Amino acid sequence: MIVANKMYQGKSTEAIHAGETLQTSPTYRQKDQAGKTGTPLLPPIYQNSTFQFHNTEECASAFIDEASGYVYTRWGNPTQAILEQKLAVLEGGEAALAAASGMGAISTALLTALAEGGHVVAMETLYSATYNLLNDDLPRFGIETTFVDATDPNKVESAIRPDTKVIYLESPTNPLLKLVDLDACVEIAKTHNITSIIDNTFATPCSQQPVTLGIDVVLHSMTKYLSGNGAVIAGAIIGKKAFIEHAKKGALRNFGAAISPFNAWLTLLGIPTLPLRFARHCENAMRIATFLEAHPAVAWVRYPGLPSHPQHELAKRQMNGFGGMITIELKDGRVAGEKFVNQLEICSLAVSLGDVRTLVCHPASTTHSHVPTEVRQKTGITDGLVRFSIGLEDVEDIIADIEQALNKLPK
Ligand code: LCS
Repeated sequence: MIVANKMYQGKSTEAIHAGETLQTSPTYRQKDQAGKTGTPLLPPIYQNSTFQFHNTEECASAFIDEASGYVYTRWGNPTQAILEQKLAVLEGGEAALAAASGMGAISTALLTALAEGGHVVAMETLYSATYNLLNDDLPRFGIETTFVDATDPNKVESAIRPDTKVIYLESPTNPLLKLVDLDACVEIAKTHNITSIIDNTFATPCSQQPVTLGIDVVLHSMTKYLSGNGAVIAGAIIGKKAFIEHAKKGALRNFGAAISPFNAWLTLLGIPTLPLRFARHCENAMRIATFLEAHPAVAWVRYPGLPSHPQHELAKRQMNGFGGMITIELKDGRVAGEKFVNQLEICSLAVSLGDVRTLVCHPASTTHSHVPTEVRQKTGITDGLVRFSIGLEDVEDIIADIEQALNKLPK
């Protein structure tokens, strides 16, 4: 198995082979009703909610020692387990947990790390549902969050209180692509004995493996790059074995954000091509960001790979590939944003990201249209802001589509 074999450590080899031991195990190779055996090359799907026991002793021992057998799919399932082993290897963590959605993973991780009265220091610009969870829902359980500009590690440290239990980060952030200095935040968290958590959805383990730098808990919306197929909603937590066990037996089981075997299996079909896809996302995004920066209708471009990104040096130091997300501001504000996305032909107007298709959204007229203008401006969601999730189409075709749409904007 790849975890134990230090000879094979390439990302693609890991993405393809890690965790896939079940198929070759002697128990799996038992004969079928016709007396035949056969070893499936792909991870099998266990599409069942419960598991049967041959007698009460076997059932009782599965309850006492869960490692001895599966009981119920909300507690665990062999297809989920293969996915979890693969995720742990990819992120360089001790263990992993697959969840029903990115938000399922985020809430499970926070409910595991926090207790009543706990305090969180969080990055001020986060994925909107994460912000809402910290700002609206957790306060009802006596958990407060102080939001800071975590691009400055001093601001993270200054916000720490005696009751701070978690430092919560995203890097790059959604949608403004701000970065956090992971080494600096690890040092702060360790000095103050606080659990550090990062949402690594935008970077993927191909670009950065925060656990290997000392971050305690890594989260993913696997809906995005990890599955890559735009077919599932799924999430993941990677961290120390004790934290993952605690999450599995507590918040995951009791709040119920378990992944379905089918979605775990679809994600398992996506991960083997992640390194290949991610390299192409990065290559296409770099070409497109450079094109956008030179276009007269564009006020500014944020892409960690561009020298104009305020944290480009940090990006070079801590990222191995700058990702597929680009955010721009159009000169003519809201009207330009709406008109631009309406003119696109290959690129799709859609939320979500990390798909093989190029997805584009204009938050001011869509996802954030209900947010008052002053509030949007304060959080950086300006009127002409357009977010691209660059896909895997031929880059010349994506550029041609963006160019024809930009050229229709008023000069
Ligand atoms: N974390 C990040 C960074 C995200 O971008 C999202 C979803 C989530 C967590 C939540 O994951 P989910 O529960 O949807 O699997 N981001 C979305 C976005 O930017 N547009 O639509 C969803």
